[in-house]
Amino acid sequence: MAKRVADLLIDVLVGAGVERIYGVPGDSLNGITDSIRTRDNIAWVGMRNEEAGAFAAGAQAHLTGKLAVCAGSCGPGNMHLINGLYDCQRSRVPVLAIAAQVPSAEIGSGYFQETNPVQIFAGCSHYSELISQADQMPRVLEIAIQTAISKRGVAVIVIPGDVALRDAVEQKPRLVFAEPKPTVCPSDDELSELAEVLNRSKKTTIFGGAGCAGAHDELIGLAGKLQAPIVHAYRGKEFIEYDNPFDVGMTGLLGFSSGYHAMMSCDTLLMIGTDFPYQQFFPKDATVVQIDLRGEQIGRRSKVDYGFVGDTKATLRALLPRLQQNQYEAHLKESLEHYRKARQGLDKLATGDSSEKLIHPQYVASVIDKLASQDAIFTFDVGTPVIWAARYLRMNGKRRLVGSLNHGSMANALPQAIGAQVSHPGRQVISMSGDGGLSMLMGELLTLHQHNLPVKLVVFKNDALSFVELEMRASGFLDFATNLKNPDFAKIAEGAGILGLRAETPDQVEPAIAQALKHDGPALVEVHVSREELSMPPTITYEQVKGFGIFMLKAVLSGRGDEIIDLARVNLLR
Ligand SMILES: Cc1cc2nc3c(=O)[nH]c(=O)nc-3n(C[C@H](O)[C@H](O)[C@H](O)COP(=O)(O)OP(=O)(O)OC[C@H]3O[C@@H](n4cnc5c(N)ncnc54)[C@H](O)[C@@H]3O)c2cc1C
Ligand SMILES: Cc1ncc(C[n+]2csc(CCOP(=O)(O)OP(=O)(O)O)c2C)c(N)n1
Repeated sequence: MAKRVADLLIDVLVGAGVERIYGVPGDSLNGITDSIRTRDNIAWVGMRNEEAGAFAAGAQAHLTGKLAVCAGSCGPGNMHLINGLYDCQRSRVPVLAIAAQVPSAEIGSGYFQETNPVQIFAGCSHYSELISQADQMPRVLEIAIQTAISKRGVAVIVIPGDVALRDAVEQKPRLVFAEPKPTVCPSDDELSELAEVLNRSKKTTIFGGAGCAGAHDELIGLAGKLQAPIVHAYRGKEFIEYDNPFDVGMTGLLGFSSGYHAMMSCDTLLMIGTDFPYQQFFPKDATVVQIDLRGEQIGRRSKVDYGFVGDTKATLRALLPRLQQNQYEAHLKESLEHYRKARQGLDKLATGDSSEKLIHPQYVASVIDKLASQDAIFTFDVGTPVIWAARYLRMNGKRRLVGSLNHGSMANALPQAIGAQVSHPGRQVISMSGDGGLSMLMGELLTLHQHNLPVKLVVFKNDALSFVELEMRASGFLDFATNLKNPDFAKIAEGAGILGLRAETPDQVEPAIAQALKHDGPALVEVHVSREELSMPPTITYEQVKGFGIFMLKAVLSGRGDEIIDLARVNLLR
């Protein structure tokens, strides 16, 4: 049989190292799924919602650093991809999306299920193109792949079902070469200038992010020379926090007071590989130096006095021999002492006292941390699980973290856990799910069952969209529209063919999580956590305090005294 365009498409993907495609099939994808059916070197991972497929592909790409692929059928099928693809694009992970299109002869007629995917996906991709002729394959697909890999983000090919079924014109992939890995480093003169600025400063603080991945030794060497505390942005946590005697925690609303103060009290702030988005957490008077692989990132978040384009590892390697040993230790010592106290304070909140009825979510997170394997992969929902993961999961260089941190979408944890587990079959994968987050894409529990993926879900059941409640209170609103009337998630899990467990008191937490982790298959633990756990920002501004005051006043006025007592019991008295 003659080779079809769809067959050539799959040849190109296999040649590029793609082992699977996440998606939901449909008429317009038939040529492509049929071509996969006949192969043993590429798999179709059926999902229940294409959005989850895009999140799963993104998690795989984050964990492997390699291209991952998802697909959706024409119209509604591929529109479901969009939120997950925004997440991939914002996280800068290489993902190719195949968006099938209505029959080519119908395009422009308002045909059944017709949309304009090229336009729809333009906002969440570096490349979005229609393949309307057989002889565009493989070139357009190869451009898409090259773009996703080299720009680190999303590329989309839109292909009508009939075009995929046409005879291929070309017979094989055109691009057969290893992925280029250039060394990007500032020039000699720039390195001298950078060294001079840093040698001049006594109180330097390093602020590192995800761009420090793979440069742990260099970063520690740098901090030693500069006697500089290291603060990290959230996406840098997994690469920076471990084996790090200079670690003073994270900054930001969910951060540690020590991270905040180390940045605010320095003379020189050295930003390396971070795109931390919140401007108000940057010092106003310090000299700011920024190193980033992408020139366009420099100065996005803070004023910058010296900007350098370079890869962290290559730049620090070239820089280190030019640095003198800073003899001034007080800044580092003070920052470390502050961190020790902040850490102690947070650890005190993570108690599972059996005389108390409430289960503190901090305790649940610390139990997960304690029981998880040394190379576990953690995913965590946007909502309060983001806070507990940041504060209580300890990294060690082997453990990995996947969240929706730049896009900030709910319901990310379960589908990302699917991508993590499919691509890392031997690893323990733990999803810290919100009750709101889980219910948003709950159909994916069926994906766990269908593919027998041994993901462990810990559901923080607080019967609320709790993070939003916090935000409302902090800004002086009365909470509204945040109640959740929840089902019994353990029973739902059982109904889906998954082990379902429950912890309703503090003493049940550890045994339930331990049982789930030991279970040879997917498991869900529903933990009834207290709803009113305050996650105070590192420094509380007058405006924020005022906000809390207004909340209480309004709550009393509206006759909700009980709630204030709850709030007081859990937060103020702890
Ligand atoms: C509800 C919620 C609350 C949050 N609160 C906080 C908070 O309190 N604190 C916090 O820190 N985060 C918080 N976040 C996360 C925050 O939104 C950002 O996602 C995070 O701060 C970004 O981390 P990053 O700078 O490490 O990563 P990114 O934003 O991914 O930035 C990485 C940077 O590194 C550069 N880079 C990549 N590779 C290299 C290389 N090889 N060499 C040099 N540079 C490179 C990139 O160009 C980019 O500029 C929160 C998120 C959510 C959802
Ligand atoms: C798709 C999406 N919808 C809405 C929001 C706004 N939002 C952020 S956190 C949150 C609540 C999350 O609730 P849940 O998963 O129950 O976690 P909790 O905060 O209660 O622990 C909402 C609604 C969002 N970030 N993403």
